[in-house]
Amino acid sequence: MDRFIIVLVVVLAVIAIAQLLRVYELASEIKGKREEDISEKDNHLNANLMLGFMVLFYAFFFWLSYHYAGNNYGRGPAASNVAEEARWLLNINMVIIVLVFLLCNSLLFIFAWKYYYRPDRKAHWFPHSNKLELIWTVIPSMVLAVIIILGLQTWFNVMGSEPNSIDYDTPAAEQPILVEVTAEQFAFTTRYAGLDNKLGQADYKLIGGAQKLPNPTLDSTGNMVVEDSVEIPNQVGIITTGFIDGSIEKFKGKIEALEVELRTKGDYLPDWKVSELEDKIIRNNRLMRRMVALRSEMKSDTTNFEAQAMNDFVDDTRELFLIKGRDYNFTFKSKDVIHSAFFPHFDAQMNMVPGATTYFSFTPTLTTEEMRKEMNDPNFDFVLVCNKICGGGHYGMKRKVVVGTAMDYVEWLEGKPFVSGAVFVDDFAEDGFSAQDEKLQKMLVENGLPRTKYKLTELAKEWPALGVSELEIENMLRARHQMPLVKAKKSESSDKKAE
Ligand SMILES: [Cu+2]
Repeated sequence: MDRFIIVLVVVLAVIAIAQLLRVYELASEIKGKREEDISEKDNHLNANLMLGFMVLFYAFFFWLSYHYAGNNYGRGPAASNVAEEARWLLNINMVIIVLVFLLCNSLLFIFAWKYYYRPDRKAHWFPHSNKLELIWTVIPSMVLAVIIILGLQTWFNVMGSEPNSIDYDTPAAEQPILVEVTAEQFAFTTRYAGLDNKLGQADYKLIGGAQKLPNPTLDSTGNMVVEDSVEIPNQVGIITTGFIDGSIEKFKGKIEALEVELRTKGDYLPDWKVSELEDKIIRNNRLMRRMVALRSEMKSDTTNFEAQAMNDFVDDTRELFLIKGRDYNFTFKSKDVIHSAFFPHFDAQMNMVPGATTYFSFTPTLTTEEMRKEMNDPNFDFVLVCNKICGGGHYGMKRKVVVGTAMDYVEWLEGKPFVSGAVFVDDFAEDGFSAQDEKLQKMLVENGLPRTKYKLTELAKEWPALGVSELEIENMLRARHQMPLVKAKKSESSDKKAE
């Protein structure tokens, strides 16, 4: 009923307006005026309205800019070196654009106001001017050239260094840290380059496999026994002999199962099903042969990809940890469709393309804590989001990014397993690093096996790229367990530095 009344009111209003216009026209006709006659008064009114519109238009424009672009479109202060540069660049562009916008629109409206039609005035005939053409070609070109040159400088800062082009001769603590981000529907998996700051090689064919690693312990008599093995999944296709062996096993199993199916049911199955099974066997055989070839390549590998890969660590938790003030070289990959890694607060974004590797670098300049203060929001967190509509769960790819100090990172690393299965443990915790562990780790090294446990304090030496000292880690752990801080060692460590 309500709707009917609304429609009725609208229809009646339209009819009423039409009738009013008709009355106005008739009245004009009676006065002896023709419909197309426009008085000087009308023109003057329209000219003034033009000027009024300009003022309102500008007021609205500045209000919108203030309201929506304030606080960097809600992203807060620049949290990376790239963001600082990009925003400076954006501001320069905006200044130029707004100046031109004001100039052009002012001319447009002021001309309409000033030169409204008057019957006694004739327009000036002005067909062409080379001088004017030159001015409005050369000046914008020069401005454009400046914008492009400045933009290219920033672009090369972001994209200039390929992720693996690190100069390993520079002090480790000054080298960029390598992080690989792999996207899939619908998650990001990150891989950190680990102790040597070198990412091991990867091959998509190994994704989804696993490697079995021995899990050695000491028995009561102090002998090393390998009771069972730990299985480490391969989420991003890292190449190690263990993963290749796991993959070969997987293919062997698949082929065997297919052959059994073909042998036992082959007589009863339709022809198309039989040839499908045969195709599958051929395909799996081919993939397995590639794995075997890769395995033999690994044997003759002189760059030691295996060692580079074993100390990487893969993290599929919902957190990405970055150290404030350190350069990061990111590598991006995708397992399925095109995704896009977008760090809104760092002003960094890169497409993640299946079959290709993309990259960029940036340096976080504010920690999460500092940003929370700046934003006046105690719950603020940096994020990494996917910025390509990649499917139904696209929104769910969002990941928290934490920026902290190198020491925060050390704490965060505790218990995270490396590709080799090794974990870092709190030296002073009860279940941390016992005398038993000490002995076992020594035996492992003697037998050429990968270690399974490291003390957190060993990080300082094992992972020079972190740029933290053993004393700092030890003091952090002592503070955690409320043990007195060590001061005696300080002189010793500074002596070392002096050397
Ligand atoms: Cu995505």
